[in-house]
Amino acid sequence: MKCKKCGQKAVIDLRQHNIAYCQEHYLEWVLNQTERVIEKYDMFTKDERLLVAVSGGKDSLAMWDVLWQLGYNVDGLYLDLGINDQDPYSENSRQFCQQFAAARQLQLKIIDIRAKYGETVPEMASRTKRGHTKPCSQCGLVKRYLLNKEALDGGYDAILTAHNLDDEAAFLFANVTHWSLDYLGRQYPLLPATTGFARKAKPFCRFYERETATYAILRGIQYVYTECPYAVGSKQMRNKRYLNLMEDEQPGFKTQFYLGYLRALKKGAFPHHQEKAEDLELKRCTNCGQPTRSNGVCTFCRLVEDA
Ligand code: Q46
Ligand code: ZN
Ligand code: ZN
Repeated sequence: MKCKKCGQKAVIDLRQHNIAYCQEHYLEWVLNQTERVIEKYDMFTKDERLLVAVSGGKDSLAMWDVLWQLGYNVDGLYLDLGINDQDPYSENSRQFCQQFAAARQLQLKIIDIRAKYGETVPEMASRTKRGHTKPCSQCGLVKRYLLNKEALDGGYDAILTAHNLDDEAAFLFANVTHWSLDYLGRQYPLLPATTGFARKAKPFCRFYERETATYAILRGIQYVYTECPYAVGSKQMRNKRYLNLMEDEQPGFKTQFYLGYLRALKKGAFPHHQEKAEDLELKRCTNCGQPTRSNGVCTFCRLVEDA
């Protein structure tokens, strides 16, 4: 396997593109591809202030590294969810984020959920029992709410998350199998700001997981290797396995699946999200002022209020 550009020994074979690269040209390719995606979807510019959600994993730290190298003005936000019951997952993740930011002199804001709201996310979940055995629904709510709040309060132009193609394809697969029209209406790589909601972008949505992992390793980025213990056995992981089987037989399957959906979305499929955004503008949480679908207090305020 030889590098397409220089003919030296390749370190990665991009089967879906039928090309291979050496280390130097692979790193260059990742930067170029990211820049292309940012431009293609008109995500953000170098004059804007950006906030990247970092988890300590390979995708978010690799993305922060890429954006930093490309000259974007990007700060990090780490939400310490307090998931340390089976192994010190949140503790380790936080340290990787801190080391990463310190080595590059980047700004990292940390929100310790227990220190701020009196309980960790698993504790909130077991109190409310809404999450059944796993705290994922409460965790998702807390992450969505706080990311948005921090972006708005901090005056950022956009929030960036490091969802990769494997994540997006698995989420899309779940939404298609359940015909979740609301979600299908808004899985675009860029969601513009609406009243009370910051702009959201996913600059890594076209990279396979193995590509971001290879980038992180080649750049010597130290990241947390373990998944969140609650991700083990999740539907998302199962859907990723199914899609990997398809990808093995048909290289490029995930890209086709995801890009086909984006084309359909652009042509006006699933127009439901628009209606929802307008509905939301009418109601406000009486406690925090953020838009909400509920009457009175929003679901986040209700979750943390009793803590
Ligand atoms: S939702 Fe669930 Fe994740 Fe939260 S509790 Fe862990 S697995 S981190 S993406
Ligand atoms: Zn090369
Ligand atoms: Zn509220």
